[in-house]
Amino acid sequence: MKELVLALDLEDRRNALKIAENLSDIVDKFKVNYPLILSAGVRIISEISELKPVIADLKIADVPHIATKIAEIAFRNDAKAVIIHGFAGSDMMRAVLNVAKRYDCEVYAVTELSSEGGREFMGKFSVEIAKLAKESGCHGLIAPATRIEKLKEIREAIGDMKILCPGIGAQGGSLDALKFADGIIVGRSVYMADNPRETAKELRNLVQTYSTRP
Ligand code: OMP
Repeated sequence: MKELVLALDLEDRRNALKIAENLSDIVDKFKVNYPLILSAGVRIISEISELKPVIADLKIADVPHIATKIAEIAFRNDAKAVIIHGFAGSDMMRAVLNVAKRYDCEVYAVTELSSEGGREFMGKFSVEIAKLAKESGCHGLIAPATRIEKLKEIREAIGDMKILCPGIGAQGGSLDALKFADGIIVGRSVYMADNPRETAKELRNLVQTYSTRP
């Protein structure tokens, strides 16, 4: 079954919790990023994880011993997965994977950012980054829904490794990303909608249709 991950990029703790509570029966996972963690404190990961598993999107990109500490803090606060930047290389990937293993958690590596800037540098190496992440033992990749051709290329390079795609809706990407991905990460199109619950339900149904296609 393809996954629907809600990016809770809000800065207000109460608002984020309200949306999470309202949508936890519809989405598969929540993703929290710096805007919420820096505003509400790292314990927000734990609070939200009482509703559904949380991916801590810290986009870790540092020397291995610092990356280790960052991942450790996320997992200690009940994150089920962390996001790292693949461009930081295999030593950092291995360091974060070692921590994840101790907590029985997952690591997702960003291949290239879904934004325009993602083309400038990361886009030149994203297929190599994806292969490296697979060789290193990462559990999944984050790849852009905004560039379907690149997504297809990444899929062909890594076989059946899990791919989650951000960039649908507000960034212009389409659900067709699900032809090559195992799930989508969506933020503004849902939490800024007039009726987030109805929008999330519609999205859930659409994701479902891609899950059942041959
Ligand atoms: P919306 O554009 O509001 O749907 O949010 C997209 C979410 O996906 C944000 O939380 C971004 O940080 C995240 N994201 C990207 O947009 N592009 C990427 O290349 C990678 C990520 C990510 O790692 O989740």
